[in-house]
Amino acid sequence: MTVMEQRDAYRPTPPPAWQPRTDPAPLLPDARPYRVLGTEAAAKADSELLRRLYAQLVRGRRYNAQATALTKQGRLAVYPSSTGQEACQVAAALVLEERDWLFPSYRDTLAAVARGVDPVQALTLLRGDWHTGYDPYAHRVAPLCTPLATQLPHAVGLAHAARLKGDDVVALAMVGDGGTSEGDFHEAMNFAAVWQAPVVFLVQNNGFAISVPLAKQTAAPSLAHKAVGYGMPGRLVDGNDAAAVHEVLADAVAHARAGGGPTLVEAVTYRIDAHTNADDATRYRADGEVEAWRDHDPILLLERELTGRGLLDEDGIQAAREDAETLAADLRARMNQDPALDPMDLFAHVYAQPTTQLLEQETQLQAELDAEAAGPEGAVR
Ligand SMILES: Cc1ncc(C[n+]2csc(CCOP(=O)(O)OP(=O)(O)O)c2C)c(N)n1
Ligand SMILES: [Mg+2]
Repeated sequence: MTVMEQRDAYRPTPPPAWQPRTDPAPLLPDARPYRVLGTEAAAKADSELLRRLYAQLVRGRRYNAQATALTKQGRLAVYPSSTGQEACQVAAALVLEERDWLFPSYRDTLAAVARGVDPVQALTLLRGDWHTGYDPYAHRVAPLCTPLATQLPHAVGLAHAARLKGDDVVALAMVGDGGTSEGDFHEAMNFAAVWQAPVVFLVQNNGFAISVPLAKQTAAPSLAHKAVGYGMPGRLVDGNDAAAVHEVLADAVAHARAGGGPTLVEAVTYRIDAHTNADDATRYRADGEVEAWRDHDPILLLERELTGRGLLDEDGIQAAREDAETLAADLRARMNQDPALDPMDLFAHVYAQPTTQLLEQETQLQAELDAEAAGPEGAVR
């Protein structure tokens, strides 16, 4: 018997999205990105939450700088920095309950760290030692995903499965503006909306997919508008306004948890650094553009709000910086130790049932390693 044939297997049946929608208006995003900081809405924001967000933003900025420095010292192979995007990273991590799942892309190390993943283990993929240096189940953070948008169907599958089992779990999946042009994005959005899966899609629109600007990526009025075609709400938010991103994501998570189905959130932000340390961004964008975004920096915006309302003073700023320095010092010290690696680990955790080719390669590598260990006499010819 298939799951579909089981009595009461689906809650609720049939999925609500099967009813035709006649009015797309409630699904449409605002014309301009939603903002909280510096507006009247800020007075209603929870000041404790704002302080937590601030401390995490400062830590996040320092983490990005330290990880980038480690690439220059040869301790990290590659680092896609999220400098300038910390508000999205931190809000995504803080908005979830422990039982929820986060599905990050390669740029979202910081979100994983803010959710509790060990800062060194979060970098293992980018050092090249292991595909995932942390246990995804420990903090409910899926592996950082390098193939664009492939984390999205995974998130939908997990969320849909949780719903079938009756588990109260929401999945939040992160993707870039470029990732929205992928087939996997379409498939995930469509499946999630049809089945009303408890998923939140967070698109960090940082202006570029490596050197491709948004104008060459899409002809849509905004990326949030794409939601309407699938039958889910689209929300447009200022991605550098940590309070706004948190609020919009919290609404979307609550909506999903209550059985309302998925939401697509587009956070408009900017990638201050190059695509990775291996990229030279000066070849495709002007310095003036980067400088203009520095005036709309996520830390600056929140710091201005908090100090203006007397919720943060010089001592508080200093304490946040010292905490960030401690994080960076620990990261430096541990990343400067050579990792103990076993080449045979290459074959571990690839398939539950290894393929014949993989078994052959495993035997071959083991023979080569044995021969090397045996010295010149034992060399394989
Ligand atoms: C399926 C796939 N195609 C191409 C690539 C190569 N690639 C890596 S990052 C990237 C740009 C992605 O841009 P975006 O989705 O905007 O994310 P960002 O890097 O800006 O965070 C591309 C094309 C890839 N990793 N996976
Ligand atoms: Mg991008």
